[in-house]
Amino acid sequence: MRVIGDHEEPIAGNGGAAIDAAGGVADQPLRARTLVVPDLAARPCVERVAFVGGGDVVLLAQCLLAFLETGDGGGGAQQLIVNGGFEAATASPWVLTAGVLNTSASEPPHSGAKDAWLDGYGTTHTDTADQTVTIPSTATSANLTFWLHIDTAETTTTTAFDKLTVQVLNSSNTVLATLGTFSNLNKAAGYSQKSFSVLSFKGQTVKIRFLGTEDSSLQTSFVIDDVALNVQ
Ligand SMILES: [Ca+2]
Repeated sequence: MRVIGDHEEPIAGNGGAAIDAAGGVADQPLRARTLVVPDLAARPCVERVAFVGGGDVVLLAQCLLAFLETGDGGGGAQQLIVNGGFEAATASPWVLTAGVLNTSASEPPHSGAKDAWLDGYGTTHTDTADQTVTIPSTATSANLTFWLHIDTAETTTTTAFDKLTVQVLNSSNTVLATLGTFSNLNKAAGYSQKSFSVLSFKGQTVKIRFLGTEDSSLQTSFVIDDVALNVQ
């Protein structure tokens, strides 16, 4: 369990509580009660009664909302990417440049029947795959993961002619961060999983962008599948 927030509200009357002999703070035994907080289901919590000196009695119910990390109500584990395997009938909510959504066997998926195939033309070309997510302000971890396969007709072992960058952008399309960069130099048979923390963007709505750029000759294909953004 973990505490995700608190809520205070005044209570009518003093509930029969007594001020202690010093006229200061006295604590009343905790009493079980249930408080309904907007947007959340009624949750069990406790009422704490406190006193302020000079005879002024302030009663507050301080309800600590604690519940199991079941993913309900804005706390707990969540996975934020929708259609991360590109298997839905349409790419939505991904925003893809033309030709990225792939069902051909030329670049087989990591799982399912579809993937996102950026570049692979052997001419000057740019492809993007974007999805906007809101990372909860309460997050204690937020990791973007995806499976990546790169093949290329480039033969160099020293020069990154074609590149895939993984970026975080704001709603004005300003690049806030580049999480990672891959290129023709990272070619490999099959897929490998990549992981990047995006915890620094908690509380923000950001666009995750895969940006593939290809130079004028010798194709490089950046194939992405099973994207996830797991938040706790
Ligand atoms: Ca897939």
